Parts: sequence; structure tokens; C-alpha cells
Amino acid sequence: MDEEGPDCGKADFVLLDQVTMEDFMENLKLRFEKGRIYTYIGEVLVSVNPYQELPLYGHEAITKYQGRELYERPPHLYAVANAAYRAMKRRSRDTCIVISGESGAGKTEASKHIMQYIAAVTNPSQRAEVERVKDVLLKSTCVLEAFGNARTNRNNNSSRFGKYMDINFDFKGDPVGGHIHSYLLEKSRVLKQHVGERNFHAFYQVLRGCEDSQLEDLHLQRNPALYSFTRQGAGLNPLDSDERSHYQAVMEAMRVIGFSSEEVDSVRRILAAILHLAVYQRLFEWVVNRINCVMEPRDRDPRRDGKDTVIGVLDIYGFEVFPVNSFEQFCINYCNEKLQQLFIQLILKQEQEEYEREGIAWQTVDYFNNATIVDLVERPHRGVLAVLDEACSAAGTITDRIFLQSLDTHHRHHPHYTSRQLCPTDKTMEFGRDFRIKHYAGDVTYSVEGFIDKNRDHLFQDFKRLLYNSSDPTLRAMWPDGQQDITEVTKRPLTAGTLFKNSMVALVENLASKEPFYVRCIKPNEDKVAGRLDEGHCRHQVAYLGLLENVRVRRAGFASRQPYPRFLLRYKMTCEYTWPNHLLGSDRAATSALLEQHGLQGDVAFGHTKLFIRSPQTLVTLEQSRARLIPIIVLLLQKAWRGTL
Ligand code: AD9
Ligand code: MG
Repeated sequence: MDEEGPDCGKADFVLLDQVTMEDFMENLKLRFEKGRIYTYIGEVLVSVNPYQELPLYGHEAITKYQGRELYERPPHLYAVANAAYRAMKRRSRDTCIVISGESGAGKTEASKHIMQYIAAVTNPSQRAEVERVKDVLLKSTCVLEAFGNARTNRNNNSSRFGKYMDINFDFKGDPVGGHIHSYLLEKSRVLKQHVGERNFHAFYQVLRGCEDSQLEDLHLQRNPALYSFTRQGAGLNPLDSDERSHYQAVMEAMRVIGFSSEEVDSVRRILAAILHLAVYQRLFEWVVNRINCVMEPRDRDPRRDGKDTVIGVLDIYGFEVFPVNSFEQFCINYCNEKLQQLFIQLILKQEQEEYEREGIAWQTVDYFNNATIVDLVERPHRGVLAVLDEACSAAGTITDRIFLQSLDTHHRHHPHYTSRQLCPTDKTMEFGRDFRIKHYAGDVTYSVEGFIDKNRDHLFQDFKRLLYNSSDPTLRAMWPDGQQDITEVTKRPLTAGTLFKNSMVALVENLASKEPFYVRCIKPNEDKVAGRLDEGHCRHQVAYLGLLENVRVRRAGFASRQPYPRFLLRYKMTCEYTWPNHLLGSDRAATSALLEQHGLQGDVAFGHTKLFIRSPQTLVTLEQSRARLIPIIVLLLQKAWRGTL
């Protein structure tokens, strides 16, 4: 970290003189201006999107971080990737890297740098199978971005699906496979894009990139403006603002003419089935599955009962607020609440609890716990998703408006919920259409229009069967459920919201079972401009990401903690009283003797079962001492082996 020079601010926010928002922002800004976009809070990496190419990446930089401890070099994504990799290799522990931050903050770019680092430092012996797996891992990002990313008003390459990728490693620490979980593709984008936004990149790529003859075979013309699905982003669609009132007028007209409510419902569902196109989603899922088939580990490690060690990388859509927010934004923001909850539990709450458990003196730090918002969304029977499911399962024509009334009834006293009905003077919400949730990252007003249809996500079995019976094998493969018999089909399918909730619960459980590393991304300005850091904008993100609390907890705490046996296993060679075995009664006493010999006892606290180390420098000193001794010990062992000692 010394390499950065004195004028670049503090490389770890923990080293700030005082932990105030002003001090935090000053340091963040100073570093950003000097091109230092990365800063630590302990082991958490804070990253600010520079919106320009900086000379921070590539082969040379990777070599600088390879095999180093986190604090030995300036803060970097490579250091985090390296730490996760070393933890996985040293202790055979599954690890994960959770990348969070709002849309456009740099999560996807960060995940790509992490993957590149892992690919670069593994497989020194050039094994063909490992090379193949690495190729697929790196290329999969590009393919999935084509099908799952699009230009939005917040980000020109916005991920419209969540991605969690497991990379499997064998006992040598080389990648031997992987698996991608994708979450809730924003498929409504196929049909409709906001002004200034575009459809998924893949459509334009086909139109722009195909040979003339290929386009002719597909009966396509090159100009995206000729197709309704791809021309909307080009400018304002004059029909947009009229669509809603037209729809309501048609519904009313049908009722007056004498269509039964069941008939209207059927018409609406048939329209939805046509409009949903669930085809694009299947295509996307099929692409993901194909990649997964190719990445399935072939040779499992027999020493771990066929279980590889894993590093998981999570790059999921960031918190989103648009002028009109729908079911998709609701799911995306709920997902971010879940991840924030995990962060609080793992980094803040667990840290405090551990100190208390270990009998280490501790001053409680207050932090905002968003558990109440997660509960508002996912609580059984009453939460927003449960109320929505109830509306979807009700017979007859329950409307989005009735769903909203039901929400109002259930949550009228909830501190994080409101609507126009509950707050009639607030003209920023529309009566009978909007509800608002006070998220940890800010208020978001949701329009309930389309919630019920999107949650039901119906597709007719006839339609599935038709596509399953297609002569095109790829299309057939996308519709395996088209062959289900009628008894299976008539069972009520799980709704989109419930499926999403289940996948989030499983994701969080999965992450919590691994050793986590965090990258917290910050978007410097709303205009995607290079080198400009808008203070108000960043301050808000620092606040809602809980970064100040993170620093406080970290400062009150310790850079590292290790159970005594593990500590001794690694460092006992550095002390004459502990090498090769100690006779000091307890591991704690041996640890104390070791630290005393190094003159480091002032920087630690002794817990009941673990050693707590305050500053990173202590770890660096121990590591250096160990590194110096290893060659000598190896030499001695070799001599002993040959009998020449
Ligand atoms: V979203 O939630 O998927 O909408 P992300 O993933 O957080 O969002 P992304 O990584 O796509 O944001 O970054 C947005 C843009 O910022 C990129 O397309 C780059 O142009 C730019 N960016 C981000 N990180 C870097 C970086 N480290 N160096 C240079 C960057 N440019
Ligand atoms: Mg992204």
C-alpha cells in the first residue's frame, strides 16, 4: 500500500482520523482525482466507476498481485480475487465474491476483471482441459451480455438478468468447471423499451452483423427502425402515452357490450401469451443451459468425495429507480434488499456478535437494519409477494387495482409502505395505481399495472406443445414441458414472484455458506461522464450501502481473526518455542509466546478460542517472516531426508 505515495489519501478508510461522512467523502474524492478508484474498508473493497480506461489492468498488474497478501499492494480487484482464491486454496473453503452497487456502478466490469485474474493465475502447466474450461468461462460473459444486457437510461450495457457463477477448482487450484445461475430476465423489454433505451443487444447484433445472404434467408432487413421491437429506443413512440387509456376504454367497451368477465379474462390472457413472447426467455435459458452443459466438471476430485472447491461470483442487477417502476424493478430492488441484509448479517452483525462471544471488549455500533423491508416483501401470508399471489389465485377478474387495495389494508401501518390512498396529499403518486416502498437505498414508487399478469406468467400448454413438436431441434429443446401430460399441466404453477423469492432465498443461503468477499461499487455521476464525482450522488450511496457503519465496526474491531490452532499451524515455524511443536500447555499460551518473540503482542487481543489481530501490518510481518524461513526449512528437511544432516 506504501507504493501509492503520500498524496493519494488513505488506502483503507479504517485509517481515517475521524469517521464522519465529510472525512469519508474527502478521502474518496481525493483518491478518485488521483486515479485511485479502489479503497479498502478492511477486506471490503470500495470501487468507484471511472468511466474511462485506466492503466490498472492487464498482465503486468496481475503479476504484481499474484500470491500477495491483501495489504501488501494498493487496493485492487485483483487483490480481492487473489484473497478469495488463496482462501479457497489454503483452507479448501468455498468462497464467494459479492459485487453490489446501483445500476451503472461497475459491477459487471468488476466481475470480468475478477474472472480475468483467476484465468491468468491458474493452470501454469497448461492442461488442455483446464484451458478449455477457462476459455468457456471467459467467453460465456460475452455471450450472456449479448442476450441479457441492453442499453438503459442508467447504463449503456445494463445487465437485465442476475448472474451468479460458480467456478469449480480441483485440488491443484485449477478451474475444472463452472455453473451459471441466471435470475429473472427482464423479458418485457423484448416488447417494450422506454424512450432512449434499447432492446437486448442480440437483436441489433443480428441485424447489423449478419451477411446480406443470411439476412435474406431470415427475411430480415438491416435497418432496426423497420421493426417495432427494435425501433422504440430511437425516439418517442407517439402511441405510448395513449396506450393505457385506450386499453381501459376497450375493457369498458367489452363489458358494456356484454362480454362475460371470464371471456374478457381469456382475451387478456391470450393477448398476454402472444405479447409475452416467455420464447425469448426460453432462448436465454437455453443459452445458459448450453453453457452449463459445456462447463460441467468432467473429472471430480476423489479426495473431496467428488466435491470441488468453489469460488462464486455474484453480479446481479443493481438497485433501480425509473420514472415508472413495475414488477421487474420491484423484484430487482427486493433482490438488493436481500443482499444488503446478507451484508449486514455477515459483516456488521456477525462481527459484533463474534466479539461479544469471544469476550473481547466491544462498543456497539448502530446501523440501519433493513430486515423490516425484506419482511414487508416476503413475509408469508401478508408480505407484498404473498398478497400478489393471493390476487393471482383468486377466481374471476381480480384487477391490479384490487390488489393495491389489499396491499393498503395489510400494510397501512408499516413504516416503509405507503400509497396515494394512505397519503392523499402526496401528489407524486397516482390514486389507485401507485404504492411506494421506502427501500434502504431510497424511495421507489411502483405502478401496479401489469403486476398480476407478470406474476402469473401464463403460457398455454397448447402453445408449449406446438413448439415442442417443432421440427427445429433447438426450439424443441427449449420447450421440454410441452410434452407433459394433462394432469401435470393442470397443477397450478408457481408464480413468477414466488419463483424469484425462492431463488433469492436459495442464493442467500448459498452465499452465507461460503467465505464472503465484498466489492461495493459506487457510481460517480448520473451522466456517465469520465472523471467527475458528484458529491451528493456519492454521499447517498455511501450512506445507504452502510459504508460508514462498516468503517466504524472495522475500526472498533480487528483486521483479522484466526482460531489458535490455525494460527499456529501457519506461523509456528517462526518461533523457537513453537517449532516443530510447543510444550506451553495451551495453543493460546503458545500463540502468546510466538507474538512476544516478534514484539507484536501489543497489536492483538486474545479471545476465548481465537486470536484477534488489529492491524494488517502485523499479518504482513508474520507472513514475511514465514516466507523467509520456508526455503531454509525445506533445505533442512531435504538434508535430513538424504541423511546428510
Ligand atoms: V447494471 O446494474 O448491470 O445496470 P453495472 O453492472 O453495475 O450496472 P457496468 O459494470 O456495466 O455497471 O458499468 C457501466 C459502464 O461503466 C461500463 O460499460 C464501462 O463503460 C464503465 N466502467 C465500469 N467500470 C469500469 C472500469 N473499472 N474502468 C473503466 C468502467 N470503465
Ligand atoms: Mg451489470
